[in-house]
Amino acid sequence: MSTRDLFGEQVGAPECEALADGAVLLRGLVVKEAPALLRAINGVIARAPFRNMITPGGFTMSVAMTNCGRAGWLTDRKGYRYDGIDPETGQAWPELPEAFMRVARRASAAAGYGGFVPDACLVNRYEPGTRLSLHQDRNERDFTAPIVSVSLGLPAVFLFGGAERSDRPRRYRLEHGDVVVWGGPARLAFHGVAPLADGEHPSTGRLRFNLTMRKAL
Ligand SMILES: O=C(O)CCC(=O)C(=O)O
Repeated sequence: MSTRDLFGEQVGAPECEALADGAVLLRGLVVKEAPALLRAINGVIARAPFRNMITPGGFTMSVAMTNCGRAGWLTDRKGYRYDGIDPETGQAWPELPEAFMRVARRASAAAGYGGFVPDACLVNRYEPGTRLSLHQDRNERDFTAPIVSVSLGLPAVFLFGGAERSDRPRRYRLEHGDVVVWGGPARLAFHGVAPLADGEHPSTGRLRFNLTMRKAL
C-alpha cells in the first residue's frame, strides 16, 4: 500500500486497486516520470498540435486531442478510425516518445499484461468543463493487448462500466501520476470522464492531460 507525501509524491509501493476483472488502477505509479512525460507531450504537440475533432454525427468534441506513434486515432464526418497520417499537417504522426514507452511497459507489467508494446498513443487535453462520454476503445485491430491510460495534472472523475453501455459505471478519482490499465475480460469496457472540475495544478495549471497507449495496428 502506498501513501502520498506533502508534495503528492508516491511513497512506497504503488497502490493497486481492481476496477473489474482485467482492469486495475495503479495510484501514483508515474508521479516521478510526470515531468518527463509533460516535456514529451510538448515535443509531440510542436509537430502535431491539439485539435478538437468532429464526431461522425457532427458534434465538436470538447476534449482536444492529438496522437503519436505509427497510427493516430481520428474522428470526422467519415467515422472513427486510425490513420498513419495526421490530416491537419499531412505528415506522419510524431514517434512515440521513449518516456511513454517506458511507462507503458512498467504499468502493463504491473497490471499483469507483460510484453505490451504500444504502437499508438492518443493524447487528450481537458479544460475545466470538458468531458468524454462513455465509449469503448474498439478501433484497434487487436483486442488481446491492453489499454494503458496515464493521468497528468488536474484530477478527474473516471467512469468505468461494463461491456454494455447500459451497465452502470463506477466513479474513480484519478490524480496526477495515476495509471489505469484494462485488458482481457475488461478490454471492451465502456468508460469515460465526467466534466472536469476547475482547479490549479502545480505542473499543468488549469489543465488535465491523459495519454492512452494502445496497440492499434
Ligand atoms: O482521459 C481519460 O482518463 C480517459 C481517456 C479515454 O477514455 C480514451 O482516450 O479513450
